Amino acid sequence: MAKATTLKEQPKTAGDETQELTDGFHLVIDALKLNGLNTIYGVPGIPITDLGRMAQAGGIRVLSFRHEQNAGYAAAIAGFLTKKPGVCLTVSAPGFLNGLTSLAHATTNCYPMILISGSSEREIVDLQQGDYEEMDQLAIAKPLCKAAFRVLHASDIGIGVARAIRAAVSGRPGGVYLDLPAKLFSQMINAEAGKRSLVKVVDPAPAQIPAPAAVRRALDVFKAASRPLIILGKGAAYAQADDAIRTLIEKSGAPFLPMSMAKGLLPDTHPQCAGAARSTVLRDCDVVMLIGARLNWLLSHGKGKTWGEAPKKFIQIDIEPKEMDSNVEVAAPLVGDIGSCVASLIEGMSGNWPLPPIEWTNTVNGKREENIAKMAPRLMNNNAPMDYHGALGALRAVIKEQPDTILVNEGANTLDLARGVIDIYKPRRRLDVGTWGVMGVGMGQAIAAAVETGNGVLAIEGDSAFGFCGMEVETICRYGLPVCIVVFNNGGIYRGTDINSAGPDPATTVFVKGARYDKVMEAFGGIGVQAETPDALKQAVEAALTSGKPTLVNAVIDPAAGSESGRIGNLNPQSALRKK
Ligand SMILES: Cc1ncc(C[n+]2csc(CCOP(=O)(O)OP(=O)(O)O)c2C)c(N)n1
Ligand SMILES: [Mg+2]
Repeated sequence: MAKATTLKEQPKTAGDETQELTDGFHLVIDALKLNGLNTIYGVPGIPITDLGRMAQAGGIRVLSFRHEQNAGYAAAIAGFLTKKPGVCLTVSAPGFLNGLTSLAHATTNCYPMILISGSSEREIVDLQQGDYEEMDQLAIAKPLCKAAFRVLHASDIGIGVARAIRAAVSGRPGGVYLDLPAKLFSQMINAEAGKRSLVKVVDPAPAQIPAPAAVRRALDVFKAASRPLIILGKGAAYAQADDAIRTLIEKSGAPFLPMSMAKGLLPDTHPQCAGAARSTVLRDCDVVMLIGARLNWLLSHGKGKTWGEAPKKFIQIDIEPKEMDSNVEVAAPLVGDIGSCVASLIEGMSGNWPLPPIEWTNTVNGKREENIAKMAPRLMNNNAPMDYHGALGALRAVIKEQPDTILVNEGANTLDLARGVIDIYKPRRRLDVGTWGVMGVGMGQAIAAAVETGNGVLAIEGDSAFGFCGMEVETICRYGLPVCIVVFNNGGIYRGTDINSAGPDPATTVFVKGARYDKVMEAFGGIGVQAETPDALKQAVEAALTSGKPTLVNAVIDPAAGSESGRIGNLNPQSALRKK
């Protein structure tokens, strides 16, 4: 433990020995640092204000946000990007609850994250006597995360932090809650004993090697395929087994389909990428290898119209055994960490692995070329006001020029269309709304992406999506982060054209017409730009990414251009009653 983080008790009398002491504040900081957790995303207040200050003084980077939910989204995506738990620090009750949405989001998306919240006096909380920010936080957090712990004694901080780290990153990663009552922080213990109580977690996410028989079974099923398909999920991106995954795909010769956050594991322009032939490959394949992708709603549960009539066999690689057979029968479950599973498959494919029948690859390639050609002219229009394709065509060109840029993306049309239009060239360069399709992740993710990687960030935000987290523009300016935000301003949720014919209030889906989101950025000293054409948009974004200065471009989009709920309008329940 560093000298600077210990306290020296003053000798009470001339004869007393000087005893080195430490306390809860310092032990928490030392435990995090010992385990390489060097960044905290949070919002200060009682009882954790001094914890943040001392952490900053002790060499941890502490990023103070304007709302805990955004800090939590930052921590969650930091976990995804680094394979270390992202840490979010909040005050009790309301701050804790604000952070909790992001903790649940992290768990749902399998991102490792630790939400550390200060809490009130246990004795008073448990008797419900009305303490300051009284709430039984541990009980509330438990069903919403992978694990939840409370530390009551300073001497248990080391173990508490170690358990939180292991729970967050081992097996299937997820969110962990760590409850630290106010009293804990000022508890003093002997510094040496404190130092000994800290735990440096050894091998926090141990490799989980798949069984050889399971590997052989998977290869047997894969080899027998006439129309194979490999689907990459964000678990594959998380695994950081990029080279092995590329080798497996190229050796197999099979078309691959990246889920949105797996885009870039292999470039979207790779000859085997079937992103532009999605409906064809899902409908017509006969064997599917899922790598870190779940058969949830985003893949239509592996059945129904999307998947066509022909019977399919599924090979599924996942670290979580319970994932198998979640929606349909899995013929070849391969349970283990993705790196180990993919390495075992490659080993088993040694020698001459047969390429898929040429008819299949020709069919997929034909469809892909056809769809790409169909889209190309729409991406080149320079209309004002812009439509989605014109604006996204411009941004697509910027990402092609600057492929290290991390793209953050949320909205409805703004999300669905950007996902299809913008090619990604490198792993973990696309971050979006994840499994829940949650609005408001954008600014937290943009901040963490810039902080954790040092790369430039382009956040493409629907005007509604931006509204959930827009105040963090101040945070971006305060820390001088290289983030360029483009608000797709169509004046509403899905469209800006709805009219409420029943009274004077605006329709529920529309916002103030002609709003100038660029002025929000200017209010905090960043660069604001109003862009009315794709050319102007491209110029502004190029300048922002080159300068690295916080920038917000208000991209004026035709209010009539979008469609209800983007690509998932079919999920809206319909009323059978006739409209009056
Ligand atoms: C936390 C949360 N609240 C509400 C929603 C419902 N929702 C889905 S998309 C969306 C906003 C879409 O509008 P915008 O971001 O402007 O994108 P556009 O389609 O207009 O391009 C909303 C509110 C959600 N997904 N998440
Ligand atoms: Mg909108």
